[in-house]
Amino acid sequence: MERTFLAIKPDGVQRGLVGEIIGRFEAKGFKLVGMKLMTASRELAEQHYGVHKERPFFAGLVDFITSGPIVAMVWEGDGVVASARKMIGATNPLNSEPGTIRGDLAVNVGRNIIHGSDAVETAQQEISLWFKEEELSAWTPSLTPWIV
Ligand code: 3AN
Repeated sequence: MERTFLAIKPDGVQRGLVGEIIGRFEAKGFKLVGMKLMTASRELAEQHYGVHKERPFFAGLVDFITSGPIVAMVWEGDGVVASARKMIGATNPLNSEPGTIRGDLAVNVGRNIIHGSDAVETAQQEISLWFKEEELSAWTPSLTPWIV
């Protein structure tokens, strides 16, 4: 089953948007298989954003992403990588469609509240960068009624 790596960035956590963001992926029908609140080290952030290391915004991006706790998550489901990207919206929130997370909740490209892997292969790399195998739960929704 396809998996993606999503991270609610420090601005999303500080603005109290964790529940709102997680709720969108649950409501869509994707399955949460890993989640932790953590403050990323510079080393981890630099590896994660390695493709951007020559870009002028790289240092500021690493400063920002390591500035406070983020919610690192792994979500599972059919087509979850591309679908999560659609739900997140364009990188610059001013270009993100209303109805997307960034389109509804963000304004600034440097404070765009959530990261989502851009391809299946990138997702696999990011999941193994951020999570140990034993931190992921391959659970099946129970068919047993919760109230008996
Ligand atoms: P996305 O997060 O939509 O995949 P990327 O991978 O192009 O976008 O960029 C990674 C992160 O770098 C973005 N989420 C954003 O926080 C930051 N970023 C991208 N472009 C800029 C920019 N022009 N100025 C400041 N930060 C940027």
